[in-house]
Amino acid sequence: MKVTVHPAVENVQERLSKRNVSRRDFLRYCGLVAAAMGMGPAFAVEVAQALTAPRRPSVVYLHNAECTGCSEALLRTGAPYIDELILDTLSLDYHETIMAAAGEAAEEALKQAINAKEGFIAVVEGAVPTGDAGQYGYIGGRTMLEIGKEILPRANAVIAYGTCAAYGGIQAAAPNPTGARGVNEAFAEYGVKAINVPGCPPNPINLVGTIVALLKGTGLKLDRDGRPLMFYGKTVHELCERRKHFEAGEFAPSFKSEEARKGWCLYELGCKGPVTMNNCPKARFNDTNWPVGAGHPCIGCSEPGFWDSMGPFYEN
Ligand code: FSX
Ligand code: SF4
Ligand code: F3S
Repeated sequence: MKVTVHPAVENVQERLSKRNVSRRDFLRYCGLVAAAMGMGPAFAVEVAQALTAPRRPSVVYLHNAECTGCSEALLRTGAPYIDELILDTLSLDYHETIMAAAGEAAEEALKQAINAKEGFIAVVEGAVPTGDAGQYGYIGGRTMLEIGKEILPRANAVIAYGTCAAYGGIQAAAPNPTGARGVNEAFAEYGVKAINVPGCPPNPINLVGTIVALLKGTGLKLDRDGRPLMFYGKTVHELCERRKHFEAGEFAPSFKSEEARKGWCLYELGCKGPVTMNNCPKARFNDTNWPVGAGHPCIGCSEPGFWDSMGPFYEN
């Protein structure tokens, strides 16, 4: 995708200070995005430039079958909050959950966004019900399948955000009565090639980092499951802080054990970190924590088909 990025970080201060975000906070956030992208601290300035260029493409955010946890993860993001970062710096022109417009006004906003001169990036959340011609999911009188067919082939880039959009997620778990599918599976025949940013929920840092890479036009290398290698190139296990206990054969026998409290490895309690590609130990949610850090095994939430292949999650 080609988008002109202005070299100067103009107006940033003005735009962000209106929302009480200091430049220092903004750059700190850009530093976290840069780190998740595998870049050094100096790259934070480039992240800031990409996010604040005067000509930014519209972002159109579509919802399908989902729990909306992906949007929640994005909305509960640490300072600067999403309205400062995304709404103000990325031109999020259409998002059914948080936009003020409703009904015809919302339809009009969508029409304008997809016809914008600079083009638009489509972020898709949730699985697409494809069974019985899409009858299991309607928005504004049209099926999610129909909406996706119309909009996604026209986007400069499509990002399937969350495991449901990427691979179908819980909606596609057996016996999958609605024929739920991930974006690539549902729309490949219409020429759609989505970048997958999975996780249930996904880490918003990986979405922002993907958008920054698109804006900078540096290209994104994907793995065979369509995930950017810069975020999903290593297993959770490789990055885990409990790895030394795994290597030493120190496994917590139960959640309430002394060993669990001491931070021993959760492998024998079902941890799927060794077979899960994601950067959670490094790019913690809200720069605060991640499942294993909080004492819970990884359940493999960013892998295709994890509801069927990684369960049962709990046993008596
Ligand atoms: Fe799926 Fe997102 Fe899991 Fe939920 O919308 S990835 S069920 S966190 O919210 O789609
Ligand atoms: Fe690997 Fe999980 Fe043990 Fe961490 S807790 S070292 S991810 S098996
Ligand atoms: Fe998901 Fe495992 Fe990370 S459950 S959030 S991939 S630690």
